[in-house]
This record gives sequence, structure tokens and C-alpha cells, in this order.
Amino acid sequence: MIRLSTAAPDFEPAFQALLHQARETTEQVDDAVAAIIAAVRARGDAALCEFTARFDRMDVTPGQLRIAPEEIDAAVAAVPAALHEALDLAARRIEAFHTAQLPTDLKLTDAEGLTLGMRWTPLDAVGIYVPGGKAAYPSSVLMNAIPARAAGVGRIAMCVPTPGGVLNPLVLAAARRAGVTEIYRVGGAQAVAALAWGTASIAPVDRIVGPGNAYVAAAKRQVFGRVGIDSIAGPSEVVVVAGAANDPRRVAIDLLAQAEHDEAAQSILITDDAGFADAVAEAVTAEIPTLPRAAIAGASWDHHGAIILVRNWDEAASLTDRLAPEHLEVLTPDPAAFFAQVRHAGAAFLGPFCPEAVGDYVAGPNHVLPTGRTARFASGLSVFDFLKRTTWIAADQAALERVGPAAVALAEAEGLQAHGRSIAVRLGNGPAD
Ligand code: HSO
Ligand code: ZN
Repeated sequence: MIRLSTAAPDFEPAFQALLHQARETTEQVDDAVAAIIAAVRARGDAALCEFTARFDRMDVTPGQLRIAPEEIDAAVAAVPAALHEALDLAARRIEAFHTAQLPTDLKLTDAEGLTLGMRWTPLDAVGIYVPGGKAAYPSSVLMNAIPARAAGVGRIAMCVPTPGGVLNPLVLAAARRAGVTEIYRVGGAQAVAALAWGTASIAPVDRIVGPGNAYVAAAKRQVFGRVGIDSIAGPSEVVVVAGAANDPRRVAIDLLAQAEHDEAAQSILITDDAGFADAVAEAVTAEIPTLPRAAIAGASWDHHGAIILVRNWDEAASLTDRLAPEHLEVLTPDPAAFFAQVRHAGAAFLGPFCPEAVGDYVAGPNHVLPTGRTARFASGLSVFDFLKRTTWIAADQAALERVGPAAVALAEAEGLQAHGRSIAVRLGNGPAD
């Protein structure tokens, strides 16, 4: 963990170093991924079965790629009732928030008499990638699938690796609750290739979302253009802005809730009180060994954690903007006023009873958020990721008479005679048809 103070003479270079610290090692997998995609395009299901045997140590026939409804039923039945209820509460709240996001169409008639509009329509089909292993979060299944359904997407196809044939019952229960329409036991770059290009068993989709390892990320980049993709998620991060009125242990645990995700995760405390900074640092050190994921959380805190001492909340707000964090917890005396000063954050959590974890699971807004300072230009997942717009124009002759001559002039200047003529033939003084 590093400690910085805005009062120190070397603050600016030290903060710059923190901003630009590399947290991810990017594996060079592009060539391997290109070969996998080419194989799936050429040989479809046969290639999917081969890769599944090789990477997931599991023999499947093409007919077994899709997880049968009875298998899902059996897995879902094994989930304890209390977890079903928890999933259901989360799902209901996520659904309500995302339904409230749905935009309305636009229609206006302007001064020249043209009627102009913009119409939203959902995508036909979406693919959701769910990683296996340590990042197989049922909550992320809800966060990816529910907005698609709220947007009105008809087909939601999910791909999840099942190494050694092991299904994750809670992932399947979340998928069912979220309205996923089909589930395939396929992972890695081959799953992304299948979703993008289609095989006999997996019909192609229009957009692929969801986190994954380096192979999945590279595959999403390579199929982009044929299908849409979401942004590629980097390691998670939180900035907690807190004054001395807070309980240092609570703040320490909030920092660790982020650190336990990943050795490359980053937790930063910004405070205006040096004694509070010390107390939080001590509490973090005391808390780490009590966590099952102590090794991960400890590595994250040691290598990427930071405590920044500021002279006032204005300084804290401007540093927060420069960090553009994925998550921002505001524990200042006036959280709303502080938040009003900040422009760049993926999601904000205001006040002492709103730890980030409440947003990870049950609050309602999405937990798929822009990482790595991309909150400067990007937003969290929402219904807008599953909708697209069609603009439309309607005009009568009188309206065309008013705006047409300018278009004709521009078309002639561009040397595009047919463009100009297509307007001119419709104008009262234009050449006869
Ligand atoms: N904080 C993570 C999401 C998550 N947390 C899933 C727990 N489960 C990235 O926003
Ligand atoms: Zn989390």
C-alpha cells in the first residue's frame, strides 16, 4: 500500500505513478484465439466438441452441447430455498431498476414542417458469457441477463464452461430466474466464436456480453464488427472517500471487499484526517488474516492499495475525477454535495449505510461497470446496451420545398448529381419527371 499526501512536494508525480500503474499483464493469445475462431467457423459443432474435450476435459456430442431443461431443473432443485429467495429479491430489484431505464421514442414536427423521430428497438438475440472457475458469479448472470430481458430481447443464449462436467447450480438458477432462454456447456474463445458465427447447435446472436479470461476477451475483440460486444472488463476497483467521523474498521472492510476480488484489484482511501488514515491502515492489516481470501486481498492491498491524505473535500473530488473509479463510496459529512462535484465514476454509493457490496447484489443498478479509468467516457451495463435506435423522417411537399434547395446546393457542391436531382424533381420548379 502506498501513502500519498497532497501537501507533500512530490505529490503530483507520485499520484501520476498511481494513475498509470499497470495492474494487468496482457497475455499474447491473439494467434491462438484466431485459430480457434477459424476452426469453429469451418467445422462448427465438431470443433466445439474437440475444444471442450481438450480445454474442459469433457467428452460431449453435439447433441449434448445444450444443457437440457431437465438437467437445469435438477440443478436448480438442489439450490437451498434461502438462496432462491435471495436470488429472487435481487432479480426483482434489478428488473425494476432496469425497466425504469427504458427510454421513450422521440417524435417532433419542426418549424420547416418535417416530422422527425427516433424509435428504440431491442436486439433480436444476445449471448451471455459466464466464466467458470473463481469468477463464476451468479449475481453477474442476473446483471447481464436481466437488462437484456427488460429491453425486450427475445433470445438470450448463455455459454458457460463446465470443466470436468461440473455444473454450478446457482449459476443455472440465476440464469433461469433472469429469463435466459438457452444454456450451452461451452466456454472460452470457442464459445464466443459459436455465438458470433453460429453452429448447427448454437444459433448466432447479435451482441455478446459478459466477463471472461484473456482468451474470451481476445475472442470478443476479434468477433467485434460481426456482432456487438460490451466493454472488456479489467480488474475491479474502488475509491472510498471518508472523513474521521467514520468507523475505521467498516472502511477497512469496504476496501477489502474490493481487494478480495483479484490480486490486480485496487482499493484507494481518500481522507482529510491523518489519524483516521492510520486507523484504517491498521484495521486493514488486522482484518486481512481473518478472510478466507487473505492471500488475494493481501496481494491486492500490498501492490495496488493506496491511502491519499487531502487538505479538503474539494481536493478529494478533483482527485476522484482523475481516478475515474469503477466504484466510488462517499462517506463525507455531506455525501450528496460531494457527489455533485464528481463527474467521472462508474457507480456511486452514498452515505454510511451503502457499502459497495449492496450494489454488487441487491440494490438494482448494474454491477457491470467501466474499469481502468474508462468511466471518463463509458457507463455501466444497462438496457441501452440491448437497444438500438432507428431515426425516421417524414415530409410533405411543402416541407421539402423549404429545406430541399439547400440540399440540392450541397449535393451539387459534392458533385453528386443524382442526389440533387432526386430532390429537385420533387420541388415545384424542378425538372419534370
Ligand atoms: N464488484 C464486482 C461485481 C461482483 N461482486 C460480483 C461480487 N460479485 C464488479 O463490479
Ligand atoms: Zn464485488
